[in-house]
Formats: sequence, C-alpha cells, structure tokens
Amino acid sequence: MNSSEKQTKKEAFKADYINKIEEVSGNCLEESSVLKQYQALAELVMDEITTQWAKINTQYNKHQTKQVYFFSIEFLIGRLLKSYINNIDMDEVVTESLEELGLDYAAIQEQESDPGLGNGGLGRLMACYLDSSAAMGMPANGNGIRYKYGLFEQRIINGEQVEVADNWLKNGYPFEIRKPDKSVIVKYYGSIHSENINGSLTFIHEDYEPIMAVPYDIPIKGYHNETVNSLRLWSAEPIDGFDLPTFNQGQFLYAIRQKSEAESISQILYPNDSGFDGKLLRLKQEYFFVCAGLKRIVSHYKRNNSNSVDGFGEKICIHINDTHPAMCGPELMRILMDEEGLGWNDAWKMTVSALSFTNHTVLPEALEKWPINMMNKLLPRIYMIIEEINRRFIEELDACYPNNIERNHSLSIIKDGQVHMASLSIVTSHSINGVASLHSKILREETFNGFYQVFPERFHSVTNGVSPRRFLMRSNPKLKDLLNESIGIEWEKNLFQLKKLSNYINDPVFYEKFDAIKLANKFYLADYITKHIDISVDPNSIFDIQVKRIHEYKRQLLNALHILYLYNRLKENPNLEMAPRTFIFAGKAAPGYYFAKDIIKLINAIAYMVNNDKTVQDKMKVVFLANFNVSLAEIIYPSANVSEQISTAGKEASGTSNMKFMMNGAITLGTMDGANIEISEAVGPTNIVTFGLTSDEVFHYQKYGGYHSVDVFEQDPRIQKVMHQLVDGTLGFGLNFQSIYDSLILYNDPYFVLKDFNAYSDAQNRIDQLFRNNKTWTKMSISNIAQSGMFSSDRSIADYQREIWEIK
Ligand code: 4GP
Repeated sequence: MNSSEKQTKKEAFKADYINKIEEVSGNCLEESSVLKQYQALAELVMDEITTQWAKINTQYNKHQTKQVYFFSIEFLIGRLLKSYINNIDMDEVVTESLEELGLDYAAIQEQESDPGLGNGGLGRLMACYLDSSAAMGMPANGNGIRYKYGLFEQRIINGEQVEVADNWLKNGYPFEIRKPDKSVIVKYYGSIHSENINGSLTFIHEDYEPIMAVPYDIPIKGYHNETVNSLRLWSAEPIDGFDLPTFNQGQFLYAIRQKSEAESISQILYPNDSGFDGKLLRLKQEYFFVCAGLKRIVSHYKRNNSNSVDGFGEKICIHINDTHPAMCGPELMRILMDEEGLGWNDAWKMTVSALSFTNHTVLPEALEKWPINMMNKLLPRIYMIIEEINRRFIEELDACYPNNIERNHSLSIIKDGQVHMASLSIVTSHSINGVASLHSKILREETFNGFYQVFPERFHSVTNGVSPRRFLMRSNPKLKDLLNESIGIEWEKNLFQLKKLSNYINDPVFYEKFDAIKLANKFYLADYITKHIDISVDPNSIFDIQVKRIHEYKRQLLNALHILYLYNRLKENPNLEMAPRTFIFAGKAAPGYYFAKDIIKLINAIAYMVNNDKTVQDKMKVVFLANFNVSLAEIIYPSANVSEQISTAGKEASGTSNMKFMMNGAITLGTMDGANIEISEAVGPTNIVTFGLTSDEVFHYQKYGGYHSVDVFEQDPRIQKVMHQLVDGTLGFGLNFQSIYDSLILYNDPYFVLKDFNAYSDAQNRIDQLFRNNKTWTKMSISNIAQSGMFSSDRSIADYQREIWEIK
C-alpha cells in the first residue's frame, strides 16, 4: 500500500468508525466510553469479515470443496480483535487512525474478554490449527460448545489459588453470530423400539427429553488471503424457551428448573485437563455438540449434493480431538442408518472414512470410560450402536486371531462395566495419531499396542505446532520488524524461511538489535509484574519461566525445590557467583486437584520468603503470576530467556509452550520428553540444555521397580535440607507441606522429582554459565528462532492434510 492509498483508507476508516461509535453508543466519539470504542471497532471489523465470509461460503458450496471439521470440547481461541485486524491487513491503518483520533488503541484492545473455552494444550492447539488452516486457504472448521462460563479466573489470595467464575459474555461478544434457524434438537433418555417400515427395520426413539442446540458462528479469518472459515459453538436452550403456562399455573420452581437444567449443558467448561469425575453432565455435553454438529454437517452436505449422502466419506473429514467427541462414530452411524436409510455396511464404510482421531495424553486417568448403565440410560440408541460396533469388531478379531480370547477381550470397547472411549475412537477412525514422535511411539508400543497390532496402517504421528502469527508476529512485533528488515518477509508465510537467520548468526550488529528487543520485552513483563503483584524484578536478570497447567507430571515441584536449594546456597554463600535470576511461574490447578494447589501454595511461600529477604534481593526473585491465559501468555513468551520443559520423560505428549518460547528465542531447559526431543534435534545439542531420565528409564522403573526415593534422600544432604524445610516452618508460620513431603518420600516420588534433582541442578548451572557469556547466549537464542520453522502449526496442518485427510 503506498502512502496516498493509505491516506485514503485512513480517512474512510475514520469516517466509518465515528459513525459506528454513534450507532453502538448513541454518543459522539468524544463522549464515548472505551468499551463502546472497542465494540464499535469490533463491529466495523466484523462487517468487513462477514462480507468475505459470505463470498467464500458460496465458493465452497459451488465447488463442493473437501471440508475438515475439528470436533473438540475445548477451543482456547484467545482475543480475536487484533488478529482479525492483522489478518485483513488493516493494522497500520487502524493504529494510525486511532492515534490521530486521540484514542488509546491498547486500552481499547484490553476491553475484549479472553474466552477461556479450554483448559490448556489441547484447546489452544485447536485454535492454532484453525488459524493455520485459514492462513493456508484450507477449509477447516471447528465444532464445540459455547460455554457460558469459561475456565475459572484464578486469583492468588494469601498465596493460594482462589477460583472465580469467568463471565466472559458479560458485555456480549461481538464476533459471534447466533443462528437460531440452524438449531438442532438433541435427544436424551427415553426408549428405543424397532418397527418394520416398508420391509426394513426402523428404530424409533420415544419419550426422550429434548434439548435445543443453538449454534453461534465465529469467523476464522485467514492471514492476508480470502479465506474465512467457521468455528461453530453450540449453546443449550430449553425447547420452547421458558415454560410460561407451567409458571402461570403456580409451578414456579418447576418451570425455572426445566429451563436451567437445559441450559446447564453449556453452562461451564469442566476445569480439568487430565481425567474427570464421571459426571452425567459431562457425558451430556459430549453428546450435545457431537449430535448437533454432525446433524448440521450432514444436512449441509446433502444440500450441496442433490439431497444425498453419497460421497460423504470422501468429502468430509471429521477430526476427533481426543476422546471427548468419540461419540462421533456411533452418532454418524445413527444418522446415516436411522435418518438416511443406509445399511450397516455402507454407513460403516462412510463413517470410518470420514473419521480421524488424535490422542493428546497417555495419562491413564485421562483415557475416558463411561459406566454402561449411565450411557445406556442417557443415550439408548447410541449405546445400542456401540454394542453392535463392538460385537462386529470382536467377531472380526476372533476370526483373525482365534484362541486369543484374552487379547480380544482387552481390545473390547465395552468391558468391565464400562464403555472405553479411546477404543471406540480407534475402531471407528481410519487414522489415529500422537502429537510428537515419542508420544506416537508410546501409543504404538504401549498405550494402544493391541490396536496397533490389528490396524498398523491406521497409526500416524503429527508433531504439534503453534501459530507464528499469534505467538511471534503479533505478540513480539519488535522481533517481527527486525526479522523483516533482516531476512525479508517470506518467513511470514513460510516459517522455514527463518533458517535465513543463520546468515546473522555471527553478526554483532544483529546481536545488538536482537538483545535490545529481548530486553525491551523483559522490561514490559517486569512492568506487568510490578503493576499486578507489586514485585520489582530486574530485567537484566535471567527470566526463567515455567507456564502451563499445574500438574505433578509437569514437575513445577522440581523447579520449586531447586529454587529453595539455590536460596540455601545463597544464604550459605552470599558471594556466590551467579547471574541474577527471576523465576516466573503461571498456571492454573484444577479446583479438585489438591496436590496441584499445594504446589501453587509452595511456590508462593517460597516467593514470599525469597522476595522479602534483603540478603538475596539482587540475586534472585520468584514470581507467580495469577490467571494464566492466552493474553498473559502473549506477554510472557517474548520476554523469556529460559523455557522450563521439565516433565517426567514419557508423560508430556508434546507440549506447545516449548515451541512458543523457542520461536521467541528462549533456550529450552528440558527433559527428553514430548516435542523437546524434536526441538533438540532441530537446534542441535549446543543450543538446548537437556537433563534427566529418559522415557525408557522411567518405564523401566515403573515396570520393574528399583527406584527408592528414600535412598536419594539419604545420600543427598542438599535434598535433605530442602525436604526438611517443607515441614519445619521455614516457609512461614503454620505453613507445612507435609502432603508434598509424603508424596516424595512416603509414596516413593511417582514423578521422579528427587531422582532427577541432581541432573536438573547441573543443568541449571549450565544455564547460568551459558547466560553469563552474552555472545554464546545470543547465538543460541538466534539459532533457536532460526530452527523454529518446523514448529509452526502451518507445518502440522500440512502434515494432517497430506497424511490423514488426504486433501490435495
Ligand atoms: C495436552 C498435552 O498434555 C500436551 O502435551 C500437548 O501438547 C497438548 O495436549 C496438545 O496436543 N493435553 C491436554 C489434555 O491438554 O487435556 O489432555
């Protein structure tokens, strides 16, 4: 855009914007509130995008383009306004226009709520995949639940996590379009009977409880292209709205209960990322968005295909994101057989061809199972179909592997009184994949080994990726500018082009600019920390950061114990030579996961002690930032020096914060787990610091024993001291971390924290030495960015496209 074009665009934008403000607020610009300024800007942007949306939908329909639908119980999309503006290439125009109008663009953006419609990795991955699909001009859509309350807002009060409801819709949400005309009735409970209608057996569902699923569509705009895909989120409503006659008859509570029972289905996101308690409501949620989503996909397909489902399996990809949408298999079978009149075999072929499944965790507690009774009662027809799928599957197994009753039983979808959702997903999908190379190997060799032997061709691996638009270009604009001026702009569309940075790997001028940007980003985070928790940190210190859900396997505890040990060293030797450090944590614990909450409490107790000890002030600080979400993440990654990825090997399926940190030049301090392994391969051993047990060693100990944490404890005085401090009152009057002590000693340290302590401490020393050599560190940092191309979600989507969805 040349300068006169820009000027014309700015004038047009300003005029439209002033009108819009009057329209949404009834006030003129000068009298409008920041909220209204935000709403006006959001609407203006939506006007632009919806016009493109309509156009592309017409094209998709006309050409019957192959479509992908991600079914996921979580979509952690983050704030959208800035992304939309970047993607429609209006950033400069908007930034300059708002400035000329005397408005505060940053404050306007702050008005947008950050929808917490996910817990962590799995939900954020979906958002990155939607972003990448649109950027690559590929038709891929999301299908999920429009939770009225997202994941709780976390506050830290007296050092402990306190959960507050996240009312993200309180000011409305400008980026969604409610489509009541596309509502679907979802049926629960009731009974099934079969009738012979015109010579064929037909199943009829009676006496069911109907719930209305109403879709809200959010546009997913591609970066600098014509593509606009859709994220459809379903909201539950009572069938006829509020039951006024019942209310008028005096049955007030009954009428209100009916309404709120219906709405409860999309009321809250389950605050859990690994397992859940078998709640009926969760099962209702899972069926809810599967049933509504598939119904609409099938009817849309038929509309463009002469009212027929022929070819559905080749033209439609239903991608199951973990097992929560596992009922896609039986539900699609139900639709194809009961509503479209197909026979079992045709419906089955179509279903398996359409479905693919990604697993995101091997934690046993996260592999969903439902009691037969509950499922049979709530979803009688679905249960019937699952039984039939299982019967046929076992029959095939018996034919292939006679005399192997035990193995065939172990693969059964229904066994021991439960329906096994991972097994259901595998049997009904043509593709199953893990999310990093090691994770996929574990799936093949351990978790799903039995299935792998039966269906080896179904197993794939696609390493996760993250959106460079959100986590580099948008969150680190200064780095983006430096990259553009150094290596040109091709990397914006193809992140592998970052390899060109190797030309600057020894360039002192580039180093200087690069270091200045990192420092500026650290100042920004330091400022955030001061504003929010009133702790002042030194931007020249190492920013050593661990941000993710709090979980034992992620081992925030290892980090915390090491900090305590470092503090002890400093107390013993105040002249200890070390680069000053700021240890930064953020992350939420599931409300019912008390041990994880104790870890938060411990980190905050350590922080309190360290930050208030004048003798260590210039050497270390510890910070726990409350309410980790996508917006906070965007501030944190660009400022990091060290990326803590220290899970027990074999437990973290992939990790994605490791990629976001790397893209922003942080050095990974990690175990050989998940995608850390691929990061290590990409950057080479000199540009990463790894330590600790390998996954083979962990498996070996878990299978055959041989690890006794008490031995480590007895042999290592550093550990003894730290462990005693957990329970001897060092960390504050009345503060006692007995549960942590017991887990590590009495219960033999199930996540190998003490076992890896020494290796971690050595690795931390290496980090310290490397950082103190500024040139080496900067070189490592730049090398990490240069090799981050393969961790773009554009690459992941290209892999899915080629290997799994087979889209040309
Ligand atoms: C997460 C995994 O824990 C993480 O390693 C992975 O990077 C991410 O999925 C995306 O694949 N799992 C979950 C979950 O979020 O709820 O199981």
